[in-house]
Amino acid sequence: MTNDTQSQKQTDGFHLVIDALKLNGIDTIFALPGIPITDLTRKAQAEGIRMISFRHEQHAGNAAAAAGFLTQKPGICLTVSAPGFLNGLTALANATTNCFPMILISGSSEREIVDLQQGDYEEMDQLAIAKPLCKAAFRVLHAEDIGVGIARAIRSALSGRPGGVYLDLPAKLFSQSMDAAAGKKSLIKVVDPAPRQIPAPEAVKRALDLLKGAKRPLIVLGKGAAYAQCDAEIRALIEKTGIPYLPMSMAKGLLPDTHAQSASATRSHVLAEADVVMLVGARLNWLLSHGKGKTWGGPNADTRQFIQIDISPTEMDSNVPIAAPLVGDIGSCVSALLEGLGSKWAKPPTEWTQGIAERKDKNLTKMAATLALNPPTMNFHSALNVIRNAVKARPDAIVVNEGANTLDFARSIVDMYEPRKRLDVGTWGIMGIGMGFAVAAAVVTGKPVIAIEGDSAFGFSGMEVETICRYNLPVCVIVFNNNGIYKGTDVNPRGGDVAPTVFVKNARYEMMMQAFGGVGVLANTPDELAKALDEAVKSGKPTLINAIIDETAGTESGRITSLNPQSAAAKK
Ligand code: ADP
Ligand code: TPW
Ligand code: MG
Repeated sequence: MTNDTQSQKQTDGFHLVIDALKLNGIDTIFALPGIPITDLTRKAQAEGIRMISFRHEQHAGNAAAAAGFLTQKPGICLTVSAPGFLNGLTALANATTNCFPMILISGSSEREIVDLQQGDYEEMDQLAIAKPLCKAAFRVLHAEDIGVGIARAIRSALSGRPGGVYLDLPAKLFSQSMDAAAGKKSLIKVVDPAPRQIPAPEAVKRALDLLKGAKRPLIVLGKGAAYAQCDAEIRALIEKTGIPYLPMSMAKGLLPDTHAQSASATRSHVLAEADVVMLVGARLNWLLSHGKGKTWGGPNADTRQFIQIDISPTEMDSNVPIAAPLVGDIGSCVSALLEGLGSKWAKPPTEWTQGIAERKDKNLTKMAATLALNPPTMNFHSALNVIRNAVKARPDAIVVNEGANTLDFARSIVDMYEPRKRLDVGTWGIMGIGMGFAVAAAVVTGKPVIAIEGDSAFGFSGMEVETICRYNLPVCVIVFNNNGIYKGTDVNPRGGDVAPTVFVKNARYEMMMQAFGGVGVLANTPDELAKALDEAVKSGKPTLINAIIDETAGTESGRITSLNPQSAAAKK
């Protein structure tokens, strides 16, 4: 080819979007085709991007969010305009709430018609609607700006506190053409999209001084610590200081849950008794009772001091005063602390650590006895004991978990051994993440996925079992079938319709997986569950196990019963 013909070569919006994503290392897109992005999904696949096509955009969005959390690359969700965009928006908002990096890319209708509200096909001012629900939102109107648009989206999703970004691509953009060489030049490869943020030396010293003076120190690890991928440094900090630690749900496995310093089995004791608490990538939100009240009572309630490591400076003092804010990325902050520990660091008083160890032993012995029981109808404990053993045997498997009782019991019973192996309902306690997270976990890691699902929780994304079968993913879904939300025993006092929390009794969820060629198993006993789970993990075949759970075993809202508003009238 001569230089002349090369310069006449044209490219277009479709190809520039694909080239810009590829240039930035994006190798997978979670999507649902339709006008105006059908050809984008086809062309991206033809160009070697893995295209995972879903049955509902919310699950594609959840998959993108989980992929972002697992890989530190923004997960990409691609949807059509208005309704498709709105379906993806819940996932975008949830990703932002959880600090997971993702980009929701939606096609949109004719700007001129949308802005004059003249009634276009799928008309909606998507950019305006997305803005308050995500970290940043951009629209690209000209092909030559695609490179900048995608670069801005990537930087916004990854830098500082990670989060969701919306990118609006109007239909007309895709067919705009431009000179191929100029197009290539317009693309940007983002350099250092999540720059390290080194903490100030005086902030490091302040934190160390506080920690040094503590009689009852505690470290709380949050999902920010899991996201940060500085596992060795975090482990070194815990082990060198000898301080007991509590992992938040998705930080489980950063150190194995069986670690001697884990205080999970005596959580309420350490929260109430600690005098200095260091938060590492964990917010003092409702999941930590806002750092105050009964949970944080005890003898140090008025004098307790907090150290908080977070990349977001405005997180400090959001609920209680933070005596030693350590603002920076967790890797840099933890490394700086490690350096400052020196060789003469004194471990916490044995009075504190010994007391924790004794309580822990007692509680673990009690738990082991409960797990060993084998009631005639499976309950949460006897079923979860099976999964606990399976995860112990396959610590590389990824656990996805949602539901109420199914979530709360699984979180405390199923030990995790490796970082970033537990994905769950997160900061909102949202139902519906199950199959999207499971698909992403399988696609980006290739590891076996065990999705522990309440029967209600499963219903939110159940149709994606077809997606799991279509891509032949190593996902084993275990539905904890207790005939309803929390329990299956509610009755309508007036007769007629069933109670609002109750489902069809003895539903055959396993047949949903069979319908698409996967393996479906009905399990009434721990042995049946163990056998089916073992086969699923070994074979890697898409499997759904319908685990029949005693419908009386659960409690209202699991462990957060107290958050239910009480009727004032009922009390009279
Ligand atoms: P959990 O629910 O596990 O307690 P949260 O979602 O409440 O965790 O908190 C995660 C925190 O981690 C957020 O405040 C976020 O700003 C912070 N974070 C995320 N990534 C990093 C990072 N690389 N370095 C420092 N802080 C981070
Ligand atoms: C998007 C409210 C919290 S937990 C739950 C619902 C509906 C289901 C609990 O039943 P499940 O678990 O899954 O069968 P179990 O073991 O207790 O029986 N809509 C959204 N998010 C939330 N959190 C709800 C509703 C809810
Ligand atoms: Mg249920």
